Amino acid sequence: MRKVLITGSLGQIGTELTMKLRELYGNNNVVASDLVAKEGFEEIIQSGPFEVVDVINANQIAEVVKKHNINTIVHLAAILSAVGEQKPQLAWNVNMNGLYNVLEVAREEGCSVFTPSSIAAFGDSTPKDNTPQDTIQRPNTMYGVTKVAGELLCDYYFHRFGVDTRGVRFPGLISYKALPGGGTTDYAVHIYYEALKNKKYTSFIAKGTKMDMMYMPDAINAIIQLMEADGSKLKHRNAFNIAAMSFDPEEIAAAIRKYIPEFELDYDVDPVRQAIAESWPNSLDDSAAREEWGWNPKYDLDAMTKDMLEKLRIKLGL
Ligand code: VAH
Repeated sequence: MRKVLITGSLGQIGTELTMKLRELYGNNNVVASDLVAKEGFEEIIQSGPFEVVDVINANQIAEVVKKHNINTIVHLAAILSAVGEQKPQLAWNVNMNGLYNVLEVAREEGCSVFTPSSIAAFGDSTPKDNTPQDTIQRPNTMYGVTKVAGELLCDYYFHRFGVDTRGVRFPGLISYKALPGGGTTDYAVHIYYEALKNKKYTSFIAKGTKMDMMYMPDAINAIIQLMEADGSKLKHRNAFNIAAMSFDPEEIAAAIRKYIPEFELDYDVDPVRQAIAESWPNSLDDSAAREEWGWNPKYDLDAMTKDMLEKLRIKLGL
Protein backbone atom coordinates (compact mmCIF):
# COMPACT_ATOMS: atom_id res chain seq x y z
CA MET A 1 0.00 0.00 0.00
CA ARG A 2 1.33 3.41 -0.96
CA LYS A 3 1.92 5.89 1.86
CA VAL A 4 2.50 9.19 0.09
CA LEU A 5 4.00 12.49 1.25
CA ILE A 6 3.28 15.43 -1.06
CA THR A 7 5.38 18.58 -0.67
CA GLY A 8 3.87 21.82 -1.96
CA SER A 9 0.35 20.42 -1.43
CA LEU A 10 -1.23 23.89 -1.36
CA GLY A 11 0.13 24.90 -4.77
CA GLN A 12 -1.53 24.76 -8.19
CA ILE A 13 -0.73 21.06 -8.82
CA GLY A 14 -0.70 20.01 -5.16
CA THR A 15 -4.24 21.11 -4.33
CA GLU A 16 -5.69 18.88 -7.05
CA LEU A 17 -3.21 16.00 -6.77
CA THR A 18 -3.64 15.67 -2.98
CA MET A 19 -7.42 15.16 -3.28
CA LYS A 20 -7.05 12.79 -6.26
CA LEU A 21 -4.44 10.62 -4.48
CA ARG A 22 -6.57 10.54 -1.31
CA GLU A 23 -9.44 9.26 -3.47
CA LEU A 24 -7.12 6.63 -4.95
CA TYR A 25 -5.05 5.49 -1.98
CA GLY A 26 -7.24 6.51 0.99
CA ASN A 27 -7.26 9.81 2.90
CA ASN A 28 -4.98 8.62 5.69
CA ASN A 29 -2.40 7.24 3.23
CA VAL A 30 -1.69 10.65 1.67
CA VAL A 31 0.10 13.19 3.86
CA ALA A 32 -0.21 16.74 2.55
CA SER A 33 2.48 19.26 3.47
CA ASP A 34 3.43 22.86 2.76
CA LEU A 35 5.45 25.72 4.21
CA VAL A 36 2.42 27.00 6.18
CA ALA A 37 -1.15 25.79 6.74
CA LYS A 38 -2.61 28.60 4.59
CA GLU A 39 -6.14 29.97 5.17
CA GLY A 40 -8.66 28.86 2.55
CA PHE A 41 -7.23 25.37 2.09
CA GLU A 42 -9.39 23.65 4.72
CA GLU A 43 -10.44 20.85 2.32
CA ILE A 44 -6.80 19.74 1.96
CA ILE A 45 -5.78 20.36 5.56
CA GLN A 46 -8.80 18.65 7.12
CA SER A 47 -9.49 15.71 4.75
CA GLY A 48 -6.32 13.84 5.74
CA PRO A 49 -2.95 14.24 7.52
CA PHE A 50 -1.29 17.65 7.05
CA GLU A 51 2.22 18.60 8.12
CA VAL A 52 4.17 21.86 7.98
CA VAL A 53 7.34 21.05 6.00
CA ASP A 54 10.01 23.45 4.76
CA VAL A 55 11.83 21.39 2.13
CA ILE A 56 15.13 23.17 2.78
CA ASN A 57 15.01 21.57 6.23
CA ALA A 58 16.00 17.91 5.71
CA ASN A 59 15.17 16.97 9.31
CA GLN A 60 11.54 18.08 8.88
CA ILE A 61 11.20 15.88 5.79
CA ALA A 62 12.81 12.90 7.55
CA GLU A 63 10.64 13.30 10.67
CA VAL A 64 7.41 13.31 8.64
CA VAL A 65 8.54 10.35 6.48
CA LYS A 66 9.30 8.28 9.59
CA LYS A 67 6.19 9.43 11.54
CA HIS A 68 3.85 8.34 8.72
CA ASN A 69 5.87 5.39 7.31
CA ILE A 70 6.04 7.12 3.93
CA ASN A 71 7.19 5.02 0.94
CA THR A 72 6.47 7.54 -1.85
CA ILE A 73 7.40 11.23 -1.97
CA VAL A 74 5.74 13.48 -4.56
CA HIS A 75 7.94 16.56 -4.47
CA LEU A 76 6.15 19.62 -5.90
CA ALA A 77 7.49 22.47 -3.73
CA ALA A 78 9.38 24.84 -6.04
CA ILE A 79 9.89 28.45 -7.08
CA LEU A 80 8.60 28.93 -10.65
CA SER A 81 10.15 30.78 -13.60
CA ALA A 82 9.03 34.40 -13.18
CA VAL A 83 9.56 34.56 -9.40
CA GLY A 84 12.79 32.65 -9.96
CA GLU A 85 14.12 35.53 -12.08
CA GLN A 86 13.18 38.05 -9.38
CA LYS A 87 14.78 35.89 -6.64
CA PRO A 88 17.35 33.56 -8.28
CA GLN A 89 19.17 32.68 -5.05
CA LEU A 90 15.88 31.67 -3.38
CA ALA A 91 14.96 29.63 -6.45
CA TRP A 92 18.30 27.77 -6.33
CA ASN A 93 17.98 27.13 -2.59
CA VAL A 94 14.40 25.85 -2.68
CA ASN A 95 14.55 24.01 -6.02
CA MET A 96 17.98 22.38 -5.60
CA ASN A 97 18.53 22.00 -1.85
CA GLY A 98 14.86 21.06 -1.44
CA LEU A 99 15.18 18.33 -4.06
CA TYR A 100 18.54 17.15 -2.67
CA ASN A 101 16.99 16.84 0.82
CA VAL A 102 14.04 14.84 -0.57
CA LEU A 103 16.37 12.49 -2.48
CA GLU A 104 18.63 11.99 0.54
CA VAL A 105 15.66 11.11 2.79
CA ALA A 106 14.32 8.82 0.05
CA ARG A 107 17.73 7.10 -0.16
CA GLU A 108 17.93 6.60 3.61
CA GLU A 109 14.27 5.56 4.11
CA GLY A 110 13.68 3.57 0.91
CA CYS A 111 11.10 5.88 -0.67
CA SER A 112 10.33 6.34 -4.37
CA VAL A 113 10.28 9.93 -5.64
CA PHE A 114 8.15 11.71 -8.27
CA THR A 115 9.18 15.28 -9.00
CA PRO A 116 8.30 17.28 -12.14
CA SER A 117 10.69 18.95 -14.51
CA SER A 118 9.43 21.48 -17.04
CA ILE A 119 9.73 22.64 -20.63
CA ALA A 120 11.73 25.39 -18.95
CA ALA A 121 14.60 22.85 -18.97
CA PHE A 122 15.09 23.80 -22.63
CA GLY A 123 16.66 27.03 -23.90
CA ASP A 124 17.22 29.14 -27.01
CA SER A 125 19.60 26.60 -28.60
CA THR A 126 17.09 23.75 -28.23
CA PRO A 127 15.12 22.86 -31.42
CA LYS A 128 11.86 24.79 -30.84
CA ASP A 129 9.40 22.77 -32.92
CA ASN A 130 8.61 19.19 -31.94
CA THR A 131 11.40 19.42 -29.34
CA PRO A 132 13.01 15.95 -29.07
CA GLN A 133 13.00 13.88 -25.86
CA ASP A 134 16.83 13.83 -25.92
CA THR A 135 18.33 17.15 -27.06
CA ILE A 136 20.45 20.11 -26.02
CA GLN A 137 19.40 21.77 -22.76
CA ARG A 138 20.97 25.22 -22.13
CA PRO A 139 18.23 27.22 -20.37
CA ASN A 140 18.95 30.83 -19.46
CA THR A 141 16.65 31.13 -16.44
CA MET A 142 17.47 30.06 -12.88
CA TYR A 143 14.28 27.98 -12.85
CA GLY A 144 15.42 26.23 -16.03
CA VAL A 145 18.92 25.63 -14.61
CA THR A 146 17.38 24.03 -11.51
CA LYS A 147 15.15 21.86 -13.70
CA VAL A 148 18.06 20.52 -15.78
CA ALA A 149 20.16 19.97 -12.65
CA GLY A 150 17.16 18.32 -10.98
CA GLU A 151 16.70 15.90 -13.88
CA LEU A 152 20.38 14.93 -13.67
CA LEU A 153 20.30 14.62 -9.86
CA CYS A 154 17.25 12.33 -10.02
CA ASP A 155 18.95 10.18 -12.67
CA TYR A 156 22.06 10.00 -10.48
CA TYR A 157 20.05 8.87 -7.41
CA PHE A 158 18.46 6.13 -9.50
CA HIS A 159 21.68 4.81 -11.05
CA ARG A 160 23.98 5.30 -8.01
CA PHE A 161 21.62 4.47 -5.12
CA GLY A 162 18.66 2.68 -6.72
CA VAL A 163 16.13 5.33 -5.63
CA ASP A 164 13.04 4.87 -7.84
CA THR A 165 12.91 8.42 -9.23
CA ARG A 166 10.37 9.44 -11.90
CA GLY A 167 9.30 12.72 -13.51
CA VAL A 168 7.83 14.52 -16.50
CA ARG A 169 8.61 17.83 -18.19
CA PHE A 170 5.36 19.74 -17.62
CA PRO A 171 4.28 22.51 -20.01
CA GLY A 172 2.18 25.39 -18.72
CA LEU A 173 -0.64 23.99 -16.56
CA ILE A 174 -4.14 25.41 -16.60
CA SER A 175 -6.66 24.81 -13.82
CA TYR A 176 -9.68 26.40 -12.18
CA LYS A 177 -9.18 25.26 -8.59
CA ALA A 178 -5.95 26.93 -7.37
CA LEU A 179 -4.24 29.86 -9.06
CA PRO A 180 -0.68 29.33 -10.43
CA GLY A 181 2.14 30.81 -8.39
CA GLY A 182 4.48 33.10 -10.29
CA GLY A 183 5.02 31.40 -13.63
CA THR A 184 5.36 32.66 -17.18
CA THR A 185 2.38 30.64 -18.44
CA ASP A 186 0.04 32.07 -15.77
CA TYR A 187 -1.56 34.34 -18.42
CA ALA A 188 -3.38 31.29 -19.81
CA VAL A 189 -5.18 30.87 -16.46
CA HIS A 190 -5.85 34.55 -15.73
CA ILE A 191 -7.41 35.05 -19.20
CA TYR A 192 -10.34 32.77 -18.31
CA TYR A 193 -11.06 34.58 -15.02
CA GLU A 194 -10.92 37.99 -16.72
CA ALA A 195 -13.03 36.82 -19.67
CA LEU A 196 -15.84 35.87 -17.29
CA LYS A 197 -15.47 38.85 -14.92
CA ASN A 198 -14.68 41.66 -17.39
CA LYS A 199 -15.03 40.19 -20.92
CA LYS A 200 -11.51 41.45 -21.64
CA TYR A 201 -7.90 40.63 -20.76
CA THR A 202 -4.56 42.37 -21.17
CA SER A 203 -1.88 39.76 -21.89
CA PHE A 204 1.69 40.10 -20.59
CA ILE A 205 2.75 37.59 -23.27
CA ALA A 206 2.93 38.90 -26.85
CA LYS A 207 0.73 37.94 -29.81
CA GLY A 208 2.12 34.94 -31.69
CA THR A 209 4.06 33.52 -28.71
CA LYS A 210 3.28 29.82 -28.81
CA MET A 211 3.84 27.73 -25.68
CA ASP A 212 3.01 24.15 -24.78
CA MET A 213 0.10 23.93 -22.35
CA MET A 214 -1.95 21.25 -20.59
CA TYR A 215 -5.22 21.06 -18.68
CA MET A 216 -4.73 20.01 -15.05
CA PRO A 217 -6.80 16.77 -15.24
CA ASP A 218 -4.35 15.47 -17.88
CA ALA A 219 -1.38 16.56 -15.74
CA ILE A 220 -2.74 14.75 -12.67
CA ASN A 221 -3.36 11.60 -14.72
CA ALA A 222 0.20 11.77 -16.07
CA ILE A 223 1.64 11.80 -12.53
CA ILE A 224 -0.48 8.83 -11.43
CA GLN A 225 0.11 6.85 -14.64
CA LEU A 226 3.89 7.31 -14.44
CA MET A 227 4.01 6.54 -10.71
CA GLU A 228 2.08 3.29 -11.33
CA ALA A 229 3.95 2.32 -14.51
CA ASP A 230 6.18 -0.77 -14.76
CA GLY A 231 9.62 0.65 -13.91
CA SER A 232 11.40 -1.92 -16.08
CA LYS A 233 9.90 -0.30 -19.18
CA LEU A 234 11.11 3.24 -18.36
CA LYS A 235 14.11 4.30 -20.43
CA HIS A 236 13.85 8.03 -19.70
CA ARG A 237 12.47 7.82 -16.14
CA ASN A 238 12.94 11.42 -14.92
CA ALA A 239 12.16 13.82 -17.65
CA PHE A 240 9.53 12.63 -20.06
CA ASN A 241 8.37 15.23 -22.54
CA ILE A 242 4.58 15.31 -22.30
CA ALA A 243 2.36 17.52 -24.44
CA ALA A 244 -1.33 18.14 -24.97
CA MET A 245 -1.68 21.41 -26.89
CA SER A 246 0.30 24.44 -28.02
CA PHE A 247 -1.23 27.88 -28.51
CA ASP A 248 -0.59 31.62 -28.44
CA PRO A 249 -2.76 34.32 -26.80
CA GLU A 250 -4.79 34.92 -30.00
CA GLU A 251 -5.70 31.22 -30.24
CA ILE A 252 -6.92 30.93 -26.65
CA ALA A 253 -8.88 34.17 -27.13
CA ALA A 254 -10.56 32.70 -30.23
CA ALA A 255 -11.52 29.59 -28.22
CA ILE A 256 -13.02 31.81 -25.49
CA ARG A 257 -15.01 33.83 -28.07
CA LYS A 258 -16.90 30.66 -29.00
CA TYR A 259 -18.55 31.06 -25.56
CA ILE A 260 -18.10 34.81 -24.90
CA PRO A 261 -18.31 36.42 -28.39
CA GLU A 262 -17.65 39.93 -27.11
CA PHE A 263 -14.37 38.96 -25.38
CA GLU A 264 -11.55 41.46 -26.12
CA LEU A 265 -7.80 40.79 -25.87
CA ASP A 266 -5.09 43.43 -25.79
CA TYR A 267 -1.40 43.44 -24.80
CA ASP A 268 0.94 45.00 -22.27
CA VAL A 269 3.98 42.77 -22.72
CA ASP A 270 6.22 42.07 -19.72
CA PRO A 271 9.74 41.93 -21.21
CA VAL A 272 11.04 39.54 -18.53
CA ARG A 273 8.31 36.94 -18.92
CA GLN A 274 8.24 37.45 -22.71
CA ALA A 275 11.97 36.68 -22.91
CA ILE A 276 11.43 33.55 -20.80
CA ALA A 277 8.52 32.43 -23.01
CA GLU A 278 10.54 32.98 -26.19
CA SER A 279 13.33 30.74 -24.86
CA TRP A 280 10.96 27.78 -24.47
CA PRO A 281 9.80 25.29 -27.13
CA ASN A 282 6.83 25.93 -29.40
CA SER A 283 5.86 22.24 -29.33
CA LEU A 284 7.21 18.95 -27.92
CA ASP A 285 7.75 15.40 -29.20
CA ASP A 286 6.15 13.25 -26.47
CA SER A 287 6.49 9.89 -28.27
CA ALA A 288 8.75 8.41 -25.54
CA ALA A 289 6.08 8.94 -22.86
CA ARG A 290 3.41 7.45 -25.15
CA GLU A 291 5.57 4.38 -25.88
CA GLU A 292 7.05 3.77 -22.39
CA TRP A 293 3.98 4.32 -20.15
CA GLY A 294 0.94 5.01 -22.35
CA TRP A 295 0.71 8.80 -22.06
CA ASN A 296 -2.45 9.96 -23.87
CA PRO A 297 -3.96 13.37 -23.01
CA LYS A 298 -7.73 13.86 -23.20
CA TYR A 299 -8.09 17.67 -23.40
CA ASP A 300 -7.40 19.95 -26.37
CA LEU A 301 -7.86 23.76 -26.34
CA ASP A 302 -11.60 23.65 -27.09
CA ALA A 303 -12.41 20.93 -24.53
CA MET A 304 -10.33 22.73 -21.89
CA THR A 305 -11.95 26.11 -22.63
CA LYS A 306 -15.46 24.67 -22.38
CA ASP A 307 -14.67 23.01 -19.03
CA MET A 308 -12.72 25.97 -17.60
CA LEU A 309 -15.53 28.44 -18.32
CA GLU A 310 -18.23 26.09 -16.98
CA LYS A 311 -16.32 25.38 -13.73
CA LEU A 312 -15.23 29.02 -13.21
CA ARG A 313 -18.78 30.33 -13.67
CA ILE A 314 -19.75 28.10 -10.72
CA LYS A 315 -16.64 28.99 -8.67
CA LEU A 316 -17.10 32.75 -9.25
CA GLY A 317 -20.87 32.61 -8.84
CA LEU A 318 -21.42 34.18 -12.26
C1 VAH B 1 6.17 28.47 -15.16
N1 VAH B 1 4.07 27.24 -14.96
O1 VAH B 1 5.56 29.23 -15.92
C2 VAH B 1 5.53 27.11 -14.88
C3 VAH B 1 5.96 26.06 -15.91
C4 VAH B 1 6.43 25.58 -18.34
C5 VAH B 1 5.99 26.59 -17.32
O2 VAH B 1 7.14 25.44 -15.58
O3 VAH B 1 7.22 28.74 -14.63
